[in-house]
Amino acid sequence: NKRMKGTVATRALYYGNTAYPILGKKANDSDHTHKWTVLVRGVNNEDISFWIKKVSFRLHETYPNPQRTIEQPPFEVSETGWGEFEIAIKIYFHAASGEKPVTLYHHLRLHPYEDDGTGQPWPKEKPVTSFNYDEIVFNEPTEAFYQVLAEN
Ligand code: SLL
Repeated sequence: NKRMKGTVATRALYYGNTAYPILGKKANDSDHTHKWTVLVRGVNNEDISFWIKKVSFRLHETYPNPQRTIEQPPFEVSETGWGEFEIAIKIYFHAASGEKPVTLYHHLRLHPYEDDGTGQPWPKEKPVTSFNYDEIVFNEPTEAFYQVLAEN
C-alpha cells in the first residue's frame, strides 16, 4: 500500500453537540435535566463513512458503558443527563488508509453561556448547540486511500 510522497489530502468535518432541556412532567422523573446528542458529521451533511470507518465516543464514567462505538452513520450518541463534561471522540479510518485514529475533544455543552443577542434571557425550551469545524490532514496518504478520497 504505497504512500504518495509530497501529497497532502484534507477532509473537513463538524463535531459537537445539541442539547434540549427536559421540561414538564418528565422533568420530575429523574435528576436528568437535558437530552443531548454528540455527533460527527460532514460539513454539508454529506456521507463521511467512505473515509471514516467508525467513531468511538468516550462519555463521563457516570454513564453505563461510557465507551460508545458507532460503526456506521450517523456517527452520534444520544443520552440524557445533568452535567457537562469532556467527551473524547476517536475517529477511525478505513484499513486501506494506513492511518492511526485521530482523537478530538469536545466539551459537552448543556447551558447557554451567553444570550442570543436579543437582550432577552435564553428561552427555557430553546436548544443549545456547540459545534467545531476541523480538517483532518492526511500526509502522504496511501494510493488506495487517496483514490477513495478523490472519488467522493
Ligand atoms: C460535573 N464534572 O460535575 C461534571 C460531571 C457528569 C454528568 C458531569 C450522568 C447521568 C447519569 C451525568 O449527567 N453525568 O446518571 O446517567 O458537572
